[in-house]
Amino acid sequence: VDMSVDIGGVRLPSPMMTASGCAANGREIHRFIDITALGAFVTKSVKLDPVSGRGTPRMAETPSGMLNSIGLQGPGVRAFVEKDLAWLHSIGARVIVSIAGNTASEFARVARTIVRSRYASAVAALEVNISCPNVANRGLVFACDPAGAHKVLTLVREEVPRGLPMVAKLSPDVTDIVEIADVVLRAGAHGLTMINTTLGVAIDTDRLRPHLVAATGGLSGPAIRPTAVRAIWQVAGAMREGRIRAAPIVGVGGVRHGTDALELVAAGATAIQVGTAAFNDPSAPHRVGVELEQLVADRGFERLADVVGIAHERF
Ligand code: RRO
Repeated sequence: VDMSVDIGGVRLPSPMMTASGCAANGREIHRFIDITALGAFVTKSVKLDPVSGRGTPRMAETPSGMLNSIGLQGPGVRAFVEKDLAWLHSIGARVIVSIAGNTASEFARVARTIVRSRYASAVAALEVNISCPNVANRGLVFACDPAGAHKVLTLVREEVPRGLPMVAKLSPDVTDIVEIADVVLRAGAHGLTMINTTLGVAIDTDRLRPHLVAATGGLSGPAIRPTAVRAIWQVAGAMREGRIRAAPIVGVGGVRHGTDALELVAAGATAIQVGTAAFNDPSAPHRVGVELEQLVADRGFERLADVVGIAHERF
């Protein structure tokens, strides 16, 4: 089966990626799996300056999935480039760098630092994370604000050279995800990643207090898969009907098995990220790819691309 995918003109040999934040910057998971064999390794979102993140505990397991309020913890873009991107470049990984910022111009400065770095040849795309749920007062969730989302993508686009795709990561916690998709595509995004985590709270019934110091956190794992499939379905549907410009969708949300990935592909995803599942099973991003290829072959297809969005077809 031809499993290769095209994201904004960049050809990847496999549709499988890590999900941002779930495999840090690659060193730990690379002890278990060869991350150079993935379609791409997606980094933890990086900001301009170092961030210590939210207070701990900032991760909680619930019967419905994992809740996190990491708060964009990270070393800042300069240290990221010199330590993490340098290492990813040295092993020959295809990297999608996830970028974040407090303001649109901060996003742009992070993008500029990466694309002008001496390791830029390792970067296959930028994933513009406008949907982190763990920002103080929720005022900076650009993905929930069409004007803010447009400005971030417009300023980042001015920094990215021709041939380097820019993919916007969207939140499920919006009234109309098709509207946000439309806005970021108009601003020049080459693709969309759907979805980020959905905001939740879990209460410790012994202490009768929230599990997380921040109280709210982003829910991930199998519980949000129908939400991801819904978001992909709505946006892919709008693309198929010509209501918004067509662009590749990177599907993410509760994928543990090949059948889960196939569900997202049939709804309209071109590529697949595996996040929470990799905490228990570091081989999950690889394994799901092998399972997906078998399922596609079993159904008589020769190319994964022929299955993308197939569930929308009339029967
Ligand atoms: O760091 C985080 O708290 C975080 C981010 Br940036 C994000 O995009 N999604 C998430 O669930 N957590």
